[in-house]
Amino acid sequence: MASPPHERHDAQQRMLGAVPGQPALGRGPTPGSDYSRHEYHHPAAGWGAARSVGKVLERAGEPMEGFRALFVMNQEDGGFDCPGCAWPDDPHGLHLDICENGVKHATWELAPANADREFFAGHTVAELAEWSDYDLEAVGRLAEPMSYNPATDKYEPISWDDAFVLVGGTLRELETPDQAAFYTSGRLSNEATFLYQLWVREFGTNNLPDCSNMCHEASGRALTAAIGSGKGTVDLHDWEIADAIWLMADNAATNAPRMLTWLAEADRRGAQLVHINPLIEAGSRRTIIPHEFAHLATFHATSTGTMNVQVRIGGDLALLRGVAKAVFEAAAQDPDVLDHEFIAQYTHGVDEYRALVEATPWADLVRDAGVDEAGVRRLADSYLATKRVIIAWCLGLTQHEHGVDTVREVVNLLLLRGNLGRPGAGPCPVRGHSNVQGNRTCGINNRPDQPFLDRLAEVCEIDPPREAGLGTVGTIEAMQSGDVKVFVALGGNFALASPDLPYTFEALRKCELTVQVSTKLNRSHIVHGKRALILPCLGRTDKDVQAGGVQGITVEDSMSMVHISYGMKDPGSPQLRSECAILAGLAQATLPESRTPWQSYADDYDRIRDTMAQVLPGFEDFNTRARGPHGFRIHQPARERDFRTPSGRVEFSLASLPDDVDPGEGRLTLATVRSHDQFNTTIYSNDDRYRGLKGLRTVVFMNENDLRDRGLEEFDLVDITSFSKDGTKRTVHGYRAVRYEIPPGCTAGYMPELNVLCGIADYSTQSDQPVTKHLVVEVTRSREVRPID
Ligand SMILES: Nc1nc2c(c(=O)[nH]1)N[C@H]1C(S)=C(S)[C@@H](COP(=O)(O)OP(=O)(O)OC[C@H]3O[C@@H](n4cnc5c(=O)[nH]c(N)nc54)[C@H](O)[C@@H]3O)O[C@H]1N2
Ligand SMILES: Nc1nc2c(c(=O)[nH]1)N[C@H]1C(S)=C(S)[C@@H](COP(=O)(O)OP(=O)(O)OC[C@H]3O[C@@H](n4cnc5c(=O)[nH]c(N)nc54)[C@H](O)[C@@H]3O)O[C@H]1N2
Ligand SMILES: [Mo]
Repeated sequence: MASPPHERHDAQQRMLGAVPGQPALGRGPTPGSDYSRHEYHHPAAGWGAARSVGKVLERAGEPMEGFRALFVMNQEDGGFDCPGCAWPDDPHGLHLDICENGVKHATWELAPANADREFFAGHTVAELAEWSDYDLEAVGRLAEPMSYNPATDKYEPISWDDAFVLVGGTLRELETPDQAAFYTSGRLSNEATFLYQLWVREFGTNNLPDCSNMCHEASGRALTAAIGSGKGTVDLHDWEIADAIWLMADNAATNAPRMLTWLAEADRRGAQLVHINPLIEAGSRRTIIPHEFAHLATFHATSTGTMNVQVRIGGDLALLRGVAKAVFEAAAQDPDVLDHEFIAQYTHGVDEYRALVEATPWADLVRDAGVDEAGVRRLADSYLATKRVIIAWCLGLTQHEHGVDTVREVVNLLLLRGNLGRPGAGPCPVRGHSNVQGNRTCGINNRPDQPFLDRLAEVCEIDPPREAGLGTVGTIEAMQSGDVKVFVALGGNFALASPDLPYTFEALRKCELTVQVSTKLNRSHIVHGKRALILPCLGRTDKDVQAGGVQGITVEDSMSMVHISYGMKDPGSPQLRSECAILAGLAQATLPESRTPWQSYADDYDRIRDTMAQVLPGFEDFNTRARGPHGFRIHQPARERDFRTPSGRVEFSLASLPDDVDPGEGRLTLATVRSHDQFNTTIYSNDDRYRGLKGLRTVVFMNENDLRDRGLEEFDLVDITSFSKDGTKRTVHGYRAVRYEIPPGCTAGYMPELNVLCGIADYSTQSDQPVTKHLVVEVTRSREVRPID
């Protein structure tokens, strides 16, 4: 429900934390005064999870659909792939492989199509701008194509054909195709992805920014440089037989809850589970295995952690190098500690790496890591005591200036003991969106490689542009400077997921045309160009029927498994179109001379897959293999120790230690994270159950000493000022300080609210990723708190 009008006054500004002296508003439901925090002592995924699922289903108003959805989600024989995270399905097919948050994401999509013409006729965009992001999405699914009318400040219905003509005509009028940018969020199917990039490249640009530019770009670049391919090398079978699993920088209980099953089972067989994180997250202690509902009744919890290492924010590279130093020291006593055969046969640069590690003093490593020498050595002892080690990681490693260097240090450490390309061992990036890895595989990349473009040119008979296009940050800058005039987004919520919100908002508003292909109303529809379209599409759960019959789409999970997914719900409005159908319409209107069989592709996705099979390595016989039980695994050469780097070997890297330990006098380092009740910019509630926080999102988690130094008590109102690389400052007013077990000097708070603090210049020079886990801030008591009317 939308909040009453009197509470919405200035809400837009207060959501940006831009009103001094007033509590900021989060992007969830309008907060009340009943916020609280307590220590969470229960296992992850227990009764709290069950209750939370119940509430979501109740609110969705379609409980039966919700329950039915559970039973077909992630099953091998039909059903749809969970639209939540990218954790792989259980290959044994034994479990009803679902989790609390997967249920939330699927149910969210099952909402009725209430964002229809009546709804839009009743509200100006200026009015909707005052609604919280929660309220915008709570309207329901989008029902029909809408076009913005500046005269009325309202979205009005437009036919699909007119919408296509508007986009096609506007694109063709541009001086160059590079004046348009085409964003992707990681929920797109492989088939839609492939059509999207084909349209964009046939049109003539590589301006394909995507959510990966803000997510795992650093992992892709690091792994490509080190092992010759941008993906991890392990699969779930490896998880089943590893002696040690290190989980770095990932809040698994919230963001990949099905992983808990695998952690718990690893614990049962005695594997070492190491959690490296400035926060001790819920999944690092105990869990009730998400699918074992019987355990709910008996409160049977399983351990999911043997060691927690509370690293400083940004201290991972130093920590890993400290472990490497201890390994080399041990090797001086016992040469067998190193896997000499592997190192000699498959790697390049070990002598230089050893020299660098030996030359780095313990004092520097300890200071940078924020973990004492004994702690680093304990971790090293564990590493030396285990034969098969997987190191998995997520955003706490990538969203830093040194993200690429840190991921390469993960590989360095694995190499020393041959933990790569053999069973039970290897690097394992934990991806975010359910198909973000597939999107990259199928061509969404603003820096495409030349062999891919060569095959695309040959098979699809187009002449794709060869020079790199704009990523996310580059696109925002180009919209600001007027170099990009048309912005198209296939999914996602670019306006809110991006850094420097006011600057990004301004950039979007300068565009001649913004086009959003979406399932639900969000901020990116409210912050729009001079002309704007909302094109509503089918989601993963919706039944997709085209001229050629019922269609399935494919997705690729974190471990390179590709499988087919079928929606099961009748679309909530007859006006919804599939992403493939929308893309075919847009492409035909943009490229009237095109010889690409757009309509034929949209009629039957088997035809898209047949073309993809010719363009994409590893996709041979795609149609047959995708339909097999559990689909197929894309060949990953590095898994077989076939390293496609220029030297043909895995490359050790020789990064210097980051020089970001000291943020400056009185300053702190801030990491932005997700709460348990959100999926990126979609907020389900103001609670963060596992962190014990209820009713509030506008918070900053601080160490007790840092609170005391500032004379702050829990829940005091504070202003947070960030210091950008380019010397500019940004402030959010009216947040609340929350005491938390986090290393001194480190703080955390929620995205997307705190995206205001990430300046446009605050991106990594290694990956172009916004450094949203490493903002330099000052926290001060809010001045002059006025009561709200
Ligand atoms: N329910 C739910 N599931 C999701 C999402 C969601 O929003 N909700 N989002 C999806 C997406 S797109 C993604 S990319 C993933 C994100 O999954 P995560 O990477 O788990 O997401 P974040 O909440 O950003 O949390 C990052 C973790 O890194 C830790 N961290 C922060 N800084 C550092 C550091 O310097 N070093 C170390 N070692 N750790 C650090 C934080 O304490 C936190 O535990 O989840 C996916 N799954
Ligand atoms: N400060 C900070 N900023 C961050 C991050 C962070 O950790 N800190 N994380 C970054 C990361 S990892 C990511 S991945 C990005 C996320 O950025 P995005 O992927 O752009 O954002 P989402 O919130 O996932 O997008 C939600 C919207 O997607 C649309 N949608 C949902 N399902 C579908 C579908 O099936 N098809 C279509 N066409 N649309 C659909 C709905 O309209 C919904 O409102 O945010 C990044 N921003
Ligand atoms: Mo992500």
